Amino acid sequence: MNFCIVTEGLDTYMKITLIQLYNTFVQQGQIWYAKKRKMGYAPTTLPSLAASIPKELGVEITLIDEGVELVDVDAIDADVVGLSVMTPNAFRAYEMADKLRKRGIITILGGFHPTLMPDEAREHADAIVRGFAEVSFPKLINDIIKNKLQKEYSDSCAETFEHQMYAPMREKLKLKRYFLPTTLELTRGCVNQCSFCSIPAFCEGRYLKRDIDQVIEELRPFSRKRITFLDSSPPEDSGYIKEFYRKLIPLKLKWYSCATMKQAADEEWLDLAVRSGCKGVLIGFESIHKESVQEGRKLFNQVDKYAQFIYNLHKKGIAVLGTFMFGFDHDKPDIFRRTAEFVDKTRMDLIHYAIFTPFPGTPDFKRLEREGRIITRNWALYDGTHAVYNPSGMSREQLENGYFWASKRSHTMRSVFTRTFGSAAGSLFTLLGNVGFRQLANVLVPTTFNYEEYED
Ligand code: B12
Ligand code: SF4
Repeated sequence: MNFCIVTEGLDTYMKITLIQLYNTFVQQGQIWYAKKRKMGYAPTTLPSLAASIPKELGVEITLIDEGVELVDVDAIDADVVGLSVMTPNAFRAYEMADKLRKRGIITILGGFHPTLMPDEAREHADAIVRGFAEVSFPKLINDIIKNKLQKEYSDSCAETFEHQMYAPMREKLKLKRYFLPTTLELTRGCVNQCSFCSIPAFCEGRYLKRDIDQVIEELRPFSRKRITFLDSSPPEDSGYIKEFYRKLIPLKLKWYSCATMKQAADEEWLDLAVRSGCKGVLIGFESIHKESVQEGRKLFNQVDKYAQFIYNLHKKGIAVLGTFMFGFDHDKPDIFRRTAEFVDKTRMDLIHYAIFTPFPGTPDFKRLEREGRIITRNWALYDGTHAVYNPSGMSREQLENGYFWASKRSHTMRSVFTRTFGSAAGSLFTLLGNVGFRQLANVLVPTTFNYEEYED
């Protein structure tokens, strides 16, 4: 492949477009974009990649987040395109990559899916990048300039985070399209090994923590603003996270992040979280059924302590976004109603359900494949709204319909008001969040689904 670099004086001039694909709204038509849709929070994937490109190369960078804008592949004017690919977007990414390459545009695929399924991704790319890319992406760009592009790049997970000293280039996103435009990472990876999760495989079981003072400096300009931490499990090292919270207090931020049931018994964690500005946590409860949680190897999730933990967080003004999956082998058809009732009873502020999905590279994918239960490798269906395997406690149809019902049921106005006004942490912010999640449920649940029929 010939790459044409325009040389202006000493500067090498190259145009790079980085794209984050997002299937959900595209599948449902384009009405959302026409309404100038907004997303909850800004992604850090593209801004982090952009920041890793050495400034001295004088590269012109464009970022496109499909969550808030349409991607017109034919209109892309770039020398190099990088596509960030999660499993549900893989086929669309391959299609786009094939088109772009036909036009002579160097096309790079990176992210979770190319990392975990490199053989198929390689077929559609000039190069793939596996794992984190703060070290390998600048190397790749330099290789393009030298006309020595390799077929595959990969960072060691640890190496990357040590080098990630620059703040994400957030200003390259359409920041007005996000309710929470300031997002960042404190840690990467996870110490746990939940059998359904892609992160341990992607990060090779590592858990990396950024230098606290460096993060505080990055946050200082955002003093008194709302911040979202995108880490999967930031409080895994309790000494580290408490030191971070202590240093965060003077910045007077309002922040949102993930927490786990491990924090349920840690009063010092709760106290410091509140004092440093915590306003909401996302907790992966996964199931209200003890056996299902154990099946997912999330052994620290003690189901009998969920309600008390939620109550304790609410009392301190911290809202809870609970996430649950349906379709574990131990789940029976009553799981949907029981979960929706639990959510209302505990006044969970925000709620997101998904159908259990065995993502490639996870222990669950391997197990279900061994058992001959994976029914499709159509990755577009691996989006948490389709049953892509044969569940054991119900039929696939029951699983999908039960998920649709629960998504609708927990976003009826009755449920939204019960939860928002009944929660000690309820606020206009969580009410608006519910409006967003209700709209999302309306997009995800097919219009052919008859809620009333299942309500009986
Ligand atoms: C924020 C987030 C989102 C956001 C924004 C997505 C985004 N990245 O822009 C939203 C809410 C939109 C989202 C949606 C979904 N998400 Co999500 N999300 C995350 C989360 C929590 C953080 C991602 C992040 O920003 N990380 C920080 C950045 C810097 O890291 P990164 O994205 O990995 O990018 C680095 C490398 O991967 C690499 N890289 C990535 N892309 C590219 C591209 C190129 C060209 C190159 C060179 C390198 C490269 O370089 C980057 C810098 O090092 C991750 C979990 C996690 N902690 O990683 C899940 C995660 C990525 N999501 C996941 C899933 C499953 C989903 C959903 C399907 C969930 C659902 N059921 O609805 C949807 C998919 C949307 C769709 N239908 O298309 C899975 C992906 C699994 C997989 N095999 O693909 C993850 C890993 C969660 C998990 N535990 O399983 N998600
Ligand atoms: S589900 Fe959460 S706790 Fe479990 S491995 Fe994934 S990131 Fe870690």
